[in-house]
Amino acid sequence: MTFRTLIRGGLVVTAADELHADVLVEDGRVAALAAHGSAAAESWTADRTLDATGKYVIPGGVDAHTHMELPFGGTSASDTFETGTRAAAWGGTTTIVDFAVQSVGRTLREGLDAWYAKADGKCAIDYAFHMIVSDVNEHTLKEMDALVEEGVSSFKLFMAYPGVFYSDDGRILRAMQRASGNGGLIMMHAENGIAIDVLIEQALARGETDPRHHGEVRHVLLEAEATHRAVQLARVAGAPLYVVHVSAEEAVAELAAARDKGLPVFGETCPQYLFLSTDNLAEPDFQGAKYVCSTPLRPREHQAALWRGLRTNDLQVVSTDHCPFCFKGQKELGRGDFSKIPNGLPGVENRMDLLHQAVVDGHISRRRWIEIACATPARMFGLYPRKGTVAPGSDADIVLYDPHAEQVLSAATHHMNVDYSAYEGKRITGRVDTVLSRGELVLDARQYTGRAGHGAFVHRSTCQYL
Ligand code: DUC
Ligand code: ZN
Ligand code: ZN
Ligand code: ZN
Repeated sequence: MTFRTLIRGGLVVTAADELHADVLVEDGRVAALAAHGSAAAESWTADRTLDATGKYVIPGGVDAHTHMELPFGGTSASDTFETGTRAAAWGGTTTIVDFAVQSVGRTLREGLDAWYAKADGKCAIDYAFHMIVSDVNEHTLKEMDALVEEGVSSFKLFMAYPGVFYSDDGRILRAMQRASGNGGLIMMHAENGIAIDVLIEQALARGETDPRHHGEVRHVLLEAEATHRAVQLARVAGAPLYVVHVSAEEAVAELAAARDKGLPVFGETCPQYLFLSTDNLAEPDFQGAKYVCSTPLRPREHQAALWRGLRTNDLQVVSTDHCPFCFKGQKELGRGDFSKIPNGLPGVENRMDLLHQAVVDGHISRRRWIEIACATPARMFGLYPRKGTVAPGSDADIVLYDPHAEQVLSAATHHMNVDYSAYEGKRITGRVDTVLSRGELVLDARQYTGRAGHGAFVHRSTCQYL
């Protein structure tokens, strides 16, 4: 028996179009769209009708950068796949791409299997994986080919964190060469970690132990330098490159210069770089620890370059890098030594709203909102058009978004498993009202109806953005 859901009277917004249309969902997929009031739309019957009058009907968000349960700095990110995907759904995100981790001395297979096990049966929404490659060797390089076949078609390398995730230039080049042959996309954490470690040591020796020094030692120019180097290595290898969590104007300039040459170089930024700054890192009483992530928050002046990059398409994607640690007991590990503060911010629940606020504030258009948050991440990581749009044949991952509702972001009301909000007290115009994941109601007019285990692993093709 086919189950039909009819979404009536809303403004359908995709990266390409805005239309007053009704959407017919059959089982888990979009069956058809037709102009609201048209004979076709009026002829549809359904088992369930959702009234979207006054609301946007948008594709569910695709957050291509999350770290549920990531082990880091002797502790572990506080959202599990269960709590993190539930929070994502509350915030209008219906697909995450999380990072499986290869530990040094282990295989990619072992790392990936551990992440399948963590997520299996837990997720409220669909999920996919990238692979963090921490140990590039002959075996790992061969494994990369198999992972692309398995639908894990992107690999994150780190120019930072020596001794943990770090790869030197030779290993990076080898991995890029492999990716250029197998269609994998290399994602780069572009910060010169060797130089940063020298600055950390020197800062601590001077007694500079507060969170704000985290931002100083992770110097803007060491992000720009690493970005430049990553671009050149990718060019030599003949591989496309996706730079994650771009935070600095100088790094955007490197990407823009590469793209002006026609190189397949892409950049992602995150809400924290668009809305927060070193002012937050400098908050007194160790509160700045809440804002410690890498790349770090930058002086406010950098935000204009990020917004411009998003408008000019020198930056293509906004993901969260959701990597929450509670203030109590986790961030506090770094009292007296900023380098021991676990790196990461919560945000998976806030991204769609913050970017809608950016529409309200005039930074980006409504369609660009959907492009950077849904369509492009789906295309970049081989999920399109199954995810990232509302079109016949697409998964019915659909959000009814109320653009006029007012809300205040707060840890008291969010659903992430973390004891603070990075955006405490921030007013947002707009709010998620209803969420469908493959045609099933996950959020029904602000009532949570999802369940752990509904979310399924999604096999990704290779990058569709080239
Ligand atoms: N940056 C973070 O802030 N957290 C996890 C890993 C990373 O690169
Ligand atoms: Zn990173
Ligand atoms: Zn990350
Ligand atoms: Zn289900």
